[in-house]
Amino acid sequence: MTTTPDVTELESTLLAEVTAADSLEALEAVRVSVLGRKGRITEQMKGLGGLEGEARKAAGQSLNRVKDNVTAAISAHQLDLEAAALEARLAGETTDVTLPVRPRPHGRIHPVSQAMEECIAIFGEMGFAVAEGPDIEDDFHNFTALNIPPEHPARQMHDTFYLPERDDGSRLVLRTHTSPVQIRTMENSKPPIRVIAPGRTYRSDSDATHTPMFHQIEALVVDETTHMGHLKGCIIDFCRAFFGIPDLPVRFRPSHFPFTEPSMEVDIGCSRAGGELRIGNFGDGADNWLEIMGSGMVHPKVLEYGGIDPAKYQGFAFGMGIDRIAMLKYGIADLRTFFDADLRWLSHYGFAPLAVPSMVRGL
Ligand code: 2NM
Repeated sequence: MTTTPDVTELESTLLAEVTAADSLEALEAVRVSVLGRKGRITEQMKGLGGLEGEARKAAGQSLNRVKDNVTAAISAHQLDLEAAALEARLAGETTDVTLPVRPRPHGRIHPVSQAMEECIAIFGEMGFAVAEGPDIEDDFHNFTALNIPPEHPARQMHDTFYLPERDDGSRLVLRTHTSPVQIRTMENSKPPIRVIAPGRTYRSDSDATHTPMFHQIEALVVDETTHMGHLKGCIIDFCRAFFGIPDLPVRFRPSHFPFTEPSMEVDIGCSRAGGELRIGNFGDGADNWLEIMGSGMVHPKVLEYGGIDPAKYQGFAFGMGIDRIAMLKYGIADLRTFFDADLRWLSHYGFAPLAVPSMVRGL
């Protein structure tokens, strides 16, 4: 017959072991040695089989109480050890929030992109939509539909980049202006039309004032009663908004383009006093002028090519080089530096991303 275990002594021994465990690993070892399959309480439980009746019941109850108390002590001590471990980890991982931030390089907006966004914002406010088209165009959209027939000198003047001949003998081109986008807009929509076409254009020309790839923005308005007054008002408003000069003198000079009739070149007033070019009205009668764009009433044949009835509708159009107006506005002397991809140049002439109107600043 097995003797009744001295549970009081067992309990105080086990509780002392639990308290002495100074790490989670040590505590786990104690738990296994007490409650595991071969643990001391487990072994005592097995021993109950040798007792009879009331003795077995009483011993079982005391053992269960010891088991509950030790289990509770292990859980409580485990929480203490875990809290201490977390404290130690946090103490070792403190962050000095007073340290200066590490410099992080960030990009700048290229002046061409900046000027393009400003143009789009100004025309957008006037009610223009942005239209886009392919950089690689067919002869019809780049030339024929713009009233530039084969053998027309403008085809040579444009210094066109031609792609290799196709099976049918035709050759695609890199668009020499964004006007083909206007033709595609006329083909695909009905008046009233109010679009601008900003984008890359290509001509085989390279010197101090020409790069083989450059940027244009063109505008097209077509409606039943569109007239020269609309053209002039629109262009004058745009020039004054873009250069930020409310009394900027704007002059229209007769010119010639195959796609408009009549055609005008547009000049803005400037001063060249002291050899420095400054845009604006300097009270000297504005005898200094700077050409910045071409314009005109869309030629009836161009409307017809675009699928619009010239007997019912008329329109105006104008176009300008974005690179050139960006140079003028931001005082950049050499066009070619635009495309050198020199990061030092860009960090000087580029714009901070938040310098453009944005939702971030609440418009
Ligand atoms: C210019 C000057 C004058 C122009 C004409 C057209 C179209 F497709 F509607 F006929 N788009 N752009 C135009 C007119 C462009 O750039 C110097």
